[in-house]
Amino acid sequence: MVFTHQLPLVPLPAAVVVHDGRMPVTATTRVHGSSPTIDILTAAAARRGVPSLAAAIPPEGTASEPAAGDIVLRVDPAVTASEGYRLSVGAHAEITGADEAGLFYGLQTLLQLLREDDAGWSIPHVEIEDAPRFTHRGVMLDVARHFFDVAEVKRFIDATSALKFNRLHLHLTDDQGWRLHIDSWPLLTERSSSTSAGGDPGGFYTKGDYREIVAHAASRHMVLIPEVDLPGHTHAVGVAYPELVEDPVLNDALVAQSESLGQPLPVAGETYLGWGVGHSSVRIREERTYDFVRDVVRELAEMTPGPYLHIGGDESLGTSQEDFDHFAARATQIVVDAGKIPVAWHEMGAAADIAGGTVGQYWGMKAPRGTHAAEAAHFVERGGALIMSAADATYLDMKYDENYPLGLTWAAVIDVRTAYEWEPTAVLDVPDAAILGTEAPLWSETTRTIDDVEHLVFPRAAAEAEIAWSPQHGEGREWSSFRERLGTLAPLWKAEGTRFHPAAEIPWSDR
Ligand code: TNX
Repeated sequence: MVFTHQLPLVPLPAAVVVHDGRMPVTATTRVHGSSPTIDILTAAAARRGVPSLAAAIPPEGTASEPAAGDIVLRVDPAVTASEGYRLSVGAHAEITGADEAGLFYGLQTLLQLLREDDAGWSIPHVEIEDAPRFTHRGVMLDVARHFFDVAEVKRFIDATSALKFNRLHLHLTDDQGWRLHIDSWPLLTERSSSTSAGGDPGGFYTKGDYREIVAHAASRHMVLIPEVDLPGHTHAVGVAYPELVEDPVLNDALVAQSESLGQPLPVAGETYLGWGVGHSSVRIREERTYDFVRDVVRELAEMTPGPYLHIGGDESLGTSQEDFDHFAARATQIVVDAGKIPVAWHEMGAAADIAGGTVGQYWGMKAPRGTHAAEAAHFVERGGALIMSAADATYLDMKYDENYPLGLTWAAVIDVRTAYEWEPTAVLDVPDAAILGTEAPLWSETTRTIDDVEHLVFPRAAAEAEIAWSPQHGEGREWSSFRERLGTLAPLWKAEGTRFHPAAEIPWSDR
């Protein structure tokens, strides 16, 4: 007898019935259907070494009655909620997506169930009905502190979408670099993109590159959320256009941190290679600044099909509250005028006149400190909603343990269990309906390569995937089950070449 929670699945599906027996997948298995998801299935099967599934897809339009061992993919809006799917495996396997996204997620579930033992490849007999708990299931990649090229971002999309994440937030600009070409302000990438934190090589995306990332994300049902971080985190803007920024404001924490890390302090007009935050700002009382913001937002909105545009707002430590609030109101309105929903870090919630409908991203602690909870709640009062990125649970750039070579510790040391055991609706005093979902950010100060990134992201992103997708309660929705199920992802990650930290908390399996 196999129990639901013993199936090798992350995130845990909403409802599962397990039957005796397994369906063998062999060289005679045929795939029926006409979805683009078929190519994703056959390519993944090939990488896993599963007998070729590509060979015998019946031509479209021909009657294709599934034989035993076949896999049928279809879309039927009646099946369940948006992004949901039904997977039924008996004599043959059938995935019915509520939409193409649902079909894609059903396929990810099937790929996790598909396992090799001494008898060959097979899938257990199951009936699964599944749909996500939250509509917003995000990951963030900081390509500003260290730059990652198009191929690396695609690899990140593939690995995270396989866990049913559906939002990719790209942190495109920061003090250390500006990573997206803007036609109307060409010096941004010409002068401010060639390096990364610590003096590592930089880079930037052409508009063609950006569109390629958007399209690849869409093919994996991920909506891209681009972020241009303003008004702080803009030292790189001043390297290109000195007239747009204030002189660096050196706070005590920055000076102490720079000294202890042996990093340089920011110097006006010169490339910044340290990690310090909070020292930069655009000139808030000059109209030219808003010409700049409007141009950047317009060009970004034009090439972004998704509804969101993130305008930053974190850590403007040298800026007066009055100036900050003034900027927040104007910048969010500029995003609205460009036809997008503004997203902002929770600090912008302090502004009385933040544009109605702006989505806040909460990055305080699970137990909120200071004004963070009130700032976050203000987005909701203004008709917006919230994305939960509680830093001491979701921050993928925190160390797994004190001795882990990568990552930071300012928010917490986050082992896999800590990443798993938190509840996004229990942090703030707002209605549950105001929580769009969660997002797990990977800040890249310490990650010099995409392999470094993956070591911090996996396996903890799988914990955040389950928080965002699976029902809050139910059989198996607890750490003791999660750690067993998580262990079964190891062979899949190995087959895909996805690096992960083999955390000692997890019983990793071989196949
Ligand atoms: C805080 S979280 C930041 C980032 C840093 C990160 C490092 C947030 C909105 N701002 O600028 O990279 O901490 O963990």
